[in-house]
Amino acid sequence: MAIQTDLNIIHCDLDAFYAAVEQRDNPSLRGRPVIVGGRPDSRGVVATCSYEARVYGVKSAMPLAEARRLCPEAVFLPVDMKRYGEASRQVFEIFSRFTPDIEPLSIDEAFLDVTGSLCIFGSAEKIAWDIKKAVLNEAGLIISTGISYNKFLAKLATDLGKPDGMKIIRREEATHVLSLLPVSRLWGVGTKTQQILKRMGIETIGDLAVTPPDILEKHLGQAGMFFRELAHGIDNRKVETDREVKSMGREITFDEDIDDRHQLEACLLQFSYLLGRRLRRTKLEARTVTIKVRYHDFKTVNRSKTLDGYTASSTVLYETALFLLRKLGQGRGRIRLIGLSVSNLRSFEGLEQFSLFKNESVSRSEELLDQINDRFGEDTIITANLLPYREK
Ligand code: TTP
Ligand code: CA
Repeated sequence: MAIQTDLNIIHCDLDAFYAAVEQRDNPSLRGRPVIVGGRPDSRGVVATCSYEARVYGVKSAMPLAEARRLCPEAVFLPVDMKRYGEASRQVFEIFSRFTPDIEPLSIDEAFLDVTGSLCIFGSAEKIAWDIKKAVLNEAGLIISTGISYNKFLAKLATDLGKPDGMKIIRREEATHVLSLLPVSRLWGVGTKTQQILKRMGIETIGDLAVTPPDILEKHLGQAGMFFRELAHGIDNRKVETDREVKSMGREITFDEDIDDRHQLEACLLQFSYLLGRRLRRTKLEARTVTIKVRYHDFKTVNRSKTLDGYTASSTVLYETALFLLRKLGQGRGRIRLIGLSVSNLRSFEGLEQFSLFKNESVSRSEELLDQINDRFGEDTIITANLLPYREK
């Protein structure tokens, strides 16, 4: 069966997150109304509550005292961010097995762009099921997922399917699904916009979709055009991946200042090997190589070279580092510290990010080296002239 590449955005959101962690860790709380936020006689508000408590009308941000009035039999618990943070990290790690293109929205919610992963994992639907399974088995939590061809509809799919949802909104059904929903379901439509629209006789997304654009613009300005597009199922915003790693580097301070060229070159070789390997492992490649040299008098010099193309090859890193070291010449004599770093990073593009060893920026011998070291432990094979400098 052909893969539906059109459905490439998955929105994921844990159900009743903080309360679910509490119920997971204390079985006696399962099936009961649980309210997280603090003691009911305190002046705080509800952070969240289990679905059992929602039946009583308890909601996030409601004063705890009011929550107690609505549901006196509920169990009230304080917020324990340490455990929620751990669970969140575990769940985001599961996401990262399926795609590097993740846009976190909050502690328990993210968009995943799975365009590059479809041919590996089959379909967005399969990925969503696999995520749900892994989150339940490994983190003991229930996650709702929504799938569609853009962010707005993927998130809407999650919200409509909750709890334990796995809803898909396909292109051909988008306008129909949207038409009967209230305008408040549109991204960015708050109470003020709702009031303006209500005065115009617009209550559903379907009403908005058929309102002439000039009328919407007159009452809502540019935002009117944006809402109209959403009402037609159009949302061109990209999944914004926040790549934290901007550079990576290694350096060494010698016990005694040195001027032995071979020793300096050997250090650069070792750093090139380690950085190349880290790039390949994290599916990144670099375009700028920098060496750093600190002389005996603490004067520090950096020299950089930006390559014509990106690389994840240790050999290319080493050749560039050698070139930079030679360019530096004799400098100021004895050296106290030498370092190598790579920056200007990007991920291996498209499908290559998953078939690491087909990337042209890595040589065949390095592929083999990686495979052997992956299999038999770090540094099973190491370039011969590195042996004296092998990291302990
Ligand atoms: P949400 O995803 O909004 O809520 P939820 O996960 O509890 O429930 P569901 O998604 O199934 O509707 O928020 C995630 C967590 O963030 C929530 O468990 C607690 C915290 N939170 C607050 O502390 N204060 C708030 O006002 C909200 C909305 C959430
Ligand atoms: Ca949630």
